[in-house]
Amino acid sequence: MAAKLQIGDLVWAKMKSFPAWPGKIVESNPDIKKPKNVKNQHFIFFFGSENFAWIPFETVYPYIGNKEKFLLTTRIPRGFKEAIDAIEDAIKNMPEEAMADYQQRMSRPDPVPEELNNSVESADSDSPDKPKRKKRSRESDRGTEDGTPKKTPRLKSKSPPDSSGKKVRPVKSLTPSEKILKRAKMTASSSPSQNIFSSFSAKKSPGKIRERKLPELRVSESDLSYDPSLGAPGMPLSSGSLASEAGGTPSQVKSVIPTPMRIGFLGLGIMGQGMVMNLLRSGHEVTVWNRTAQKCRDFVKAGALKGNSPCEVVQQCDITFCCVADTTAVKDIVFTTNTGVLHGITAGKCFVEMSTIDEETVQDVAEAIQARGGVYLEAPVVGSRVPALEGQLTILASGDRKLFDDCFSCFEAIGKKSLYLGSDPGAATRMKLIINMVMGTVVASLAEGMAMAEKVGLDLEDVAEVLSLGSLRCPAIIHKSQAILNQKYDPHFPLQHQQKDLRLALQLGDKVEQPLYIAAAANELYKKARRLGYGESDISAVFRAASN
Ligand code: NA7
Repeated sequence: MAAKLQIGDLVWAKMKSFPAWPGKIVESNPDIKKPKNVKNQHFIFFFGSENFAWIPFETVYPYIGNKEKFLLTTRIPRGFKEAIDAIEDAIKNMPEEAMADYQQRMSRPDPVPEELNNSVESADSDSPDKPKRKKRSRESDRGTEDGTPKKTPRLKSKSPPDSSGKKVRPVKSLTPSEKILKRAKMTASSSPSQNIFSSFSAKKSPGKIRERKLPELRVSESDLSYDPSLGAPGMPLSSGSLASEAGGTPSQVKSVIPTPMRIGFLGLGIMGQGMVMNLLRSGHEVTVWNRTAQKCRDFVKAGALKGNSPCEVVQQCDITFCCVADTTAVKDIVFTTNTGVLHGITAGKCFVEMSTIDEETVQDVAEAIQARGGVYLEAPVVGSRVPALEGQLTILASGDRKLFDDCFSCFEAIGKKSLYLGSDPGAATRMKLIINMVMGTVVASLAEGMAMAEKVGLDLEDVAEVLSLGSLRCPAIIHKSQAILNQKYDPHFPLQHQQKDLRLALQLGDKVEQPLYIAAAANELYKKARRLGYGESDISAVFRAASN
């Protein structure tokens, strides 16, 4: 992309150890020493700091189209806001012809490598118990012989406090560049950083092909703890990247022919919300129920029907999905007298259990449903908040084959891949527990490594960088190390669910006498993190237990 940029273009230019900064490609200044490989570098004027520097092509991005990726919303360095204002002014004052040419060339922004994302720079903690870290003292403090924007990117300032002393995010209005981008791209896709209802149109009738644009692959600050198991928004779409398998480029579309069957959905937690959104978007008729009824409200506005109990949903629908917290929740929903799922099951009613629970409960539920003439499939999913929102889950299914086939359009809408693992209810659960056991141990090990690094005086930013350079460069390590670095633990995969899955995996190991030394140790760390109050935080908060 940077190669097609030219003099006069407005850009984000990223110097090592600095956040990407608004700039403009300008004619080189003879006073500033040229680097050796000048052919592959742009000479950049930095807004705000008004300095100049040679910046390699690969770290120069068009300004329009990449603002979401690089705009800092917290811990904004001094001068950054002024730089944004200056570049937005420059856009306003751009002659129409120049803008049209620029738009044409820039309307297809390249994905930005994760390590270049600006959120990487926001390493300070908001949490009171966060240990103070020494600041990086390398490139960022260098002089300006080569014209670096020395005054600006290293400086950190707090977000303005509101009257209660809490930090507030600045209210975002549409800037000129955003308006232009909107016009230029005309994308209707949603993204995890947007309100999940923002791209809903009125309820669609089933039976027609729905074309769905996949959301842009990108990382916003809130996605730093993105579930690593399923690819990463913003990761370069290089070969082997899980992201490329997951979603491809923003211009790709997913075609789903929604089943005319009536779909029920029980449970609007983190996972249920994303899945229901994608079912609705792809034109399915969905009836929802959630224990806390108010969570249904927005979905009803978006076209869903509302059931008053699990039983009522089952009675009104052909296939009912259930995705709730744990075994207790599933038992409550299925077996509660008069209002439970079982009460609504008659011959031919279909029930799909998506929660991650123990195998015994899976068997109990399956038998109870089948005993009433119902049809059972278990379909736990791999992935968390963002893949659920993006329709990029992996569905692991076992049980009734015909029901699996009947779920085709639903699985298409919510996932990138669905696997049928056999008729035995329990097979999918076993697979899911093993996958999550591996995930839990990997993240626990990362947490321990970073906790130790801190104790032996290493800079965690350096640790994260080194991890991202070697064979450990994978979405799990990259995203969770960034979450730890930035102390951002918003739940993408709640820690308490990870601990539950480890506990269930250990029980499964007991049954088959499989030693699970590492998983057992990791489980202890997650238990400690729960005791410290991080149960509802993201799994990356296991770092707090490791460093405590
Ligand atoms: P969340 O976001 O913790 O949401 C949990 C959901 O389960 C939410 O809808 C809860 O309803 C519901 N819940 C919890 N307990 C009960 C009981 N006793 N009865 C009925 N409903 C209940 O979980 P996720 O969406 O991240 O994960 C769901 C599953 O997928 C889980 O097994 C993961 O391991 C994988 P509420 O809104 O609190 O009333």
